[in-house]
Amino acid sequence: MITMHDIIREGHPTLRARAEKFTFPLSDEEKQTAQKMMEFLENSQDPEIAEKYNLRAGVGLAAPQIDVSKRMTAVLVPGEEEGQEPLFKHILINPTILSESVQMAALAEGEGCLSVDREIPGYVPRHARIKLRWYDLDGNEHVERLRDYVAIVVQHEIDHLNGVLFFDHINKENPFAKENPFAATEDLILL
Ligand code: 0S5
Ligand code: NI
Repeated sequence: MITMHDIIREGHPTLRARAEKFTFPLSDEEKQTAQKMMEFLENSQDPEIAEKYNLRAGVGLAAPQIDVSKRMTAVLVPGEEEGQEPLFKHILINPTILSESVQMAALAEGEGCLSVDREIPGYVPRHARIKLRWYDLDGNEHVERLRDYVAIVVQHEIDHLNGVLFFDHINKENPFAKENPFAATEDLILL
């Protein structure tokens, strides 16, 4: 199983590299790696397993974070209430943003990263809505429109495939700069 020891940290060159596309069919090893990434997210969100193995709870994991420089990420966004089905649970192979809203959004709390062991305050501007294409492990194409939190998570993950880390997007002069201060909701800030 994947643990925090497998996750590379800030300073490792793989986190700054542009990851390679997959060609289909995937090898058995590639599929196994993908499944282990999703298993990590499941484990990290299970309080007992997370405590036992010291896992930091995550909603996404990109292959470059385990030093595999390929365009793949697992995303597991839990449902709003316990016991509910996840809002989004997919392994994304070669994900591409086909279009994005002009409207920007940021998590009110800012962002963190399993590959960054320090807190970096500030809004991380993201597109509020995206149209995403990806392939699953069997090579089937998927196209979906995503919004709000799920869209933000996916943009954080796709950034990893391009060597970008969340703090690259934070305004250095004014980390909490807001273009439209009236557009605040509870957890999400429209910029
Ligand atoms: C259940 C479990 C419910 C966890 C919520 C969470 C991938 C949760 C996090 C990640 C911002 C948008 C540190 C805390 C970061 C995507 C970073 C934890 C998100 C990805 C993992 C990031 N976290 N947990 N990562 O590239 O909210 O936000 O999940 O670095
Ligand atoms: Ni990250």
